[in-house]
Amino acid sequence: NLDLQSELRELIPEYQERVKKLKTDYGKVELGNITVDMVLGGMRGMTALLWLGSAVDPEEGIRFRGMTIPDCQKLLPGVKPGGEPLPEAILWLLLTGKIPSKEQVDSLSQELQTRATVPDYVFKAIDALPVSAHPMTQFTTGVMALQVQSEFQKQHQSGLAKARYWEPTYEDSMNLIARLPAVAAYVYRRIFKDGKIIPRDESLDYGGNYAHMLGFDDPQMLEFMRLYITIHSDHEGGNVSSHTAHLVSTPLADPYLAFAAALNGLAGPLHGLANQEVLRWIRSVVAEFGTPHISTEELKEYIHKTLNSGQVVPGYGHGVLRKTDPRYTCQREFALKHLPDDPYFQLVSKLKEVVPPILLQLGKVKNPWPNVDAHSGVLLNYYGLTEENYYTVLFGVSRSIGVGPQLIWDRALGLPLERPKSITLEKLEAIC
Ligand code: CMX
Repeated sequence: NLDLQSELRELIPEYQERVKKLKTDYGKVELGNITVDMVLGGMRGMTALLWLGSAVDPEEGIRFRGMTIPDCQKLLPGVKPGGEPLPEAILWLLLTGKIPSKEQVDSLSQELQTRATVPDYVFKAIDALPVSAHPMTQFTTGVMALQVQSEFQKQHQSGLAKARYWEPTYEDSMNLIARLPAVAAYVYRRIFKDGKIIPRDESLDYGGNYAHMLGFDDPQMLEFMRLYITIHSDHEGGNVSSHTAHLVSTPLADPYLAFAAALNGLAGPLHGLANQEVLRWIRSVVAEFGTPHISTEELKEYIHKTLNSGQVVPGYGHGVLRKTDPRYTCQREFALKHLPDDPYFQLVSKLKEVVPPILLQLGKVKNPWPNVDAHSGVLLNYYGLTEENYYTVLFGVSRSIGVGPQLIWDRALGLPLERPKSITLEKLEAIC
């Protein structure tokens, strides 16, 4: 099939059968015990969600439908053979579990282009906010305005049968993914440039077009954007943004509503906003010493200063990972290939040596290693995207490619309303 929806339609009955079998034959199989630590500790380690697209192993990191990042770089089609994977390819993989051919990816590129037109009132809704509003606030406002065109909401109101819920969810998810770059680029141009929209280039792919609409046309930046979107798309189901999208969609809130909620969680400094915080922190180090060439002793001193003032070192640590994030590693490899002499990249490399031992000394940090956000900023900065307050918007656009497919599967598999049980402090004490 060249058409993604036809491909999916063929897969759905098989997946429905698999889930039905699990429910009827294995419903009482235990996946682990729930402890007091889990309830008080943000549900860490509690396996409680079904998520099809990807899984994070504490030691190894992300696998997208079983594929590591190097596998994706090797096997997913790029613009040219050997190029970075196209975001359309990871979207196809996440939704179907199959590696797409170049023809399938090109056809999906076309499909997204035909869906990409953004109604004018979306830009007007953003214009109603002061230019000083945070880029994530402006972006999410745009997403809420896109919701006006929700097919799911419309069809549900006209009495859509449950078995067909996934169809308008597919429409909404694909339209959302297709329209986000134009909305996100508008936010960037409005806040940091002349406010004029750069029209999309029909000859470009999804990631290339997003870079182009932001105002960047360096082929290397376009390649970085493709890789960036691919590695930020999905990180299993329990992270704040993905989990939020799933949760909010379960009472049948449409994909726009669910995704706007996800973005609001992504905008938290311990989650997606960390990429902004990292570059801000790096700039503050450089400002303190007047140069990016900083000695190890000086760096140590600055890290201690950050920790002593009660702040975290942004870009380090993780809720699941216990090793260096492979999303960090692949960005490092990209930098080694294309910008080895950049002083900010060299500073980031030095931090990887200096930060972990200090965090380990604290005795409480479970993972002292760098995560995805420790690296992305210096690459974007190198290519001229220097406005760090914008970085989380890039993460947001990318996350739609992981969340969209899961929302479609949520409806295809008829997953129910999410409603875990809470407990009072008194009850918890009584049980203990
Ligand atoms: N700097 C300082 N202290 C840190 C730390 C860091 N980078 N990472 C963890 N800690 C501290 C925690 O604040 C916590 O302290 P308290 O017990 O005093 O509250 C303690 O170590 C234990 O935390 P943990 O179990 O190791 O980590 P969590 O699973 O609770 O939190 C995370 C994970 C990412 C929120 C945390 O490591 C952090 O704040 N990192 C910095 C922010 C960051 O980079 N976030 C981005 C994550 C990736 C993403 O979602 O984009």
